[in-house]
Amino acid sequence: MTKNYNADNIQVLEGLDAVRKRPAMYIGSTDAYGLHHLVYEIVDNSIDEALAGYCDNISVIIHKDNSIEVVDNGRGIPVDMHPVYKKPALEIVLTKLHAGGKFNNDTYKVSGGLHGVGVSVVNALSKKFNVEVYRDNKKYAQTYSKGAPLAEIKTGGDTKNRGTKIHFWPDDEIFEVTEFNFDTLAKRLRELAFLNAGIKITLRDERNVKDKTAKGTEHIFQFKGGIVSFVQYLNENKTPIIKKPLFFHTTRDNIDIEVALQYIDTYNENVYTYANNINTKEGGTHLVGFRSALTRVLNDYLKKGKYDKNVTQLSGDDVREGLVAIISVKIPEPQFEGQTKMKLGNGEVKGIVESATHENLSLFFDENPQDVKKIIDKCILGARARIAAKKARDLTRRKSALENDTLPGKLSDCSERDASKCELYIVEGDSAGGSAKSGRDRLFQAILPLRGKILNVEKARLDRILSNEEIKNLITAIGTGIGGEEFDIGKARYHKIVIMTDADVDGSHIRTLLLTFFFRYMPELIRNGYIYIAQPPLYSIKSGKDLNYVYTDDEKDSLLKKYKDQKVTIQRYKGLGEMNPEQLWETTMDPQKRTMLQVRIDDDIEAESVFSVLMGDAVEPRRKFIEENAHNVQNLDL
Ligand code: 0RA
Repeated sequence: MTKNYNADNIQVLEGLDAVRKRPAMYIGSTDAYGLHHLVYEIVDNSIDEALAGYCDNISVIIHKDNSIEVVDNGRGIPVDMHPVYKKPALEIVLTKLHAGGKFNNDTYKVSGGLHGVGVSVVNALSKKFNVEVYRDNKKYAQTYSKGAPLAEIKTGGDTKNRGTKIHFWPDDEIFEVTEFNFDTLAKRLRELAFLNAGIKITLRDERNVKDKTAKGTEHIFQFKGGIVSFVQYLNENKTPIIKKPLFFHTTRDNIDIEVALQYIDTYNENVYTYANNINTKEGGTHLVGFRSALTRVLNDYLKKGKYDKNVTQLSGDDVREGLVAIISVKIPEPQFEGQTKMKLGNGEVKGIVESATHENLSLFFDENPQDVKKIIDKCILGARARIAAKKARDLTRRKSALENDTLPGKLSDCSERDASKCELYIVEGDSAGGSAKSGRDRLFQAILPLRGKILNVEKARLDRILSNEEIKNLITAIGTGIGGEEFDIGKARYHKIVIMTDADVDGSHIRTLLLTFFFRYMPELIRNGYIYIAQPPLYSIKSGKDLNYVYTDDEKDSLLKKYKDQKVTIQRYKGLGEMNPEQLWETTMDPQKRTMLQVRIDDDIEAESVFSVLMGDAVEPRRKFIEENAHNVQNLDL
């Protein structure tokens, strides 16, 4: 079923003026996110060529001047004349929005995904855009600026190559930043190489190359194992309970399904889902189908085998403990829904993924009885813990009912009842708690002091976590409940939850413990932007009547330069307790003056890895991580 693509196939929809007027409508934003999206937009087109079976080599170069070159060995953008427009197809593809012979649904496409707007958008937002096409043994070249061609297509000499080369310079009148980040591009290209087994994607950075003969930094991403390699990459520092990830790949009703999964010896679930290479962070029908099949298959085997008589049924949560999986579907017309358009909506996908998963897992389990046993034994541990946790939770609930639903005694609540105006300060230690309590504005600020360190949730199951006094207080104070279905963001009693710890090693440890807890058990609080980190000053510097609070060492140094030759008194605050209530209010809690860091998760895979490395069992990766990151703990991004 090969089709010849030429100008006839290309539908033309819209001009480019709109793109330059409202760029964010097309690429999400004009900050670093939008800037990097330009690269993905081009690469997605190359990947489409690969999915159609015509391309296996893509190379991305960041040039010295922060321009980007993408070269692929696909079919090359068609160059023949369009019968209606009387223009070459290449020009139409590059100047009309959504032009591309890609609306016929014959092939899966990646372009057309999240922002999926086509190469023309990149052209429109570039101050310069050079394209070269190698097709039918000829070279073709054209140059554009801000979406408009500067000259006709030049037909050059002969070539044996086939493909497309695009070199573009993002327009600094449009973008707030024009500097590309190597790691950001590397992450996405690595992901694409995992998701499209075998394709070779090279990323080269030519900035900071002094010697002309030197090649710069280069990474080659190519994984023959595809998503199996992806799962192994995710589990690099973990302990799997079955040797090799389980894998299947099948096509049904024109839907391509790939699943790789493995179990590791911890309690979290780590599943990433994709539709047409786009990370569907909100899940969707493919995830629902997969989960339902996994639960069903494992329950089938539980009933068939000889296991704990007291565990008659595994819940979805039980079978997801320690599960690491990649689910990747490719479908002709993906529908993206949800708040952030990252949820797959196509209804037909659920049943198809469910039956494919059920069949393939059953097959594998029949052939590998030792592996099933290990998995089910682990699920049973999960089930027992769940039953114990339920008892603990019921007990807490019953107890709180008896106690008239009282909040923890240590909580000094605020009087405001509108949660969107309320703030909860989680404070290290009773003495700092005392200062915060006297210094706060009691109308809208609540204080919860924690005694010492909370439990490391990375190494404990829900039942133990729920029996920990400090954590119980935290959960009751926040009001949302905890864990999967019990959690309800609508019940949050505060929309700002501020972690306020000392500026020392203990303080940063407590902060990490709390962040791990929120990340694992209440991630919605982070995703909704409810979690903050207070920024207390490091020093006060006094000279005469001038009193300054400074928050960094650099700030201190520059201030001391200013006061050179004058008498200054420097006080270093090691703990919050060293500040009196007024100082604490003025420097750290007063909304008019304070600065706080809002906690965000930019990269799920990175965050998952940081928390498991920092808080998990393996010592060597942790030592390495701390060594490599010691110099920039200030901006330890999650
Ligand atoms: C329009 C039509 C076709 C290919 C392409 C565009 C194409 C675009 C880019 C961008 C970078 N590399 C590319 N390779 C091909 C013909 C095939 C089709 O429309 O499905």
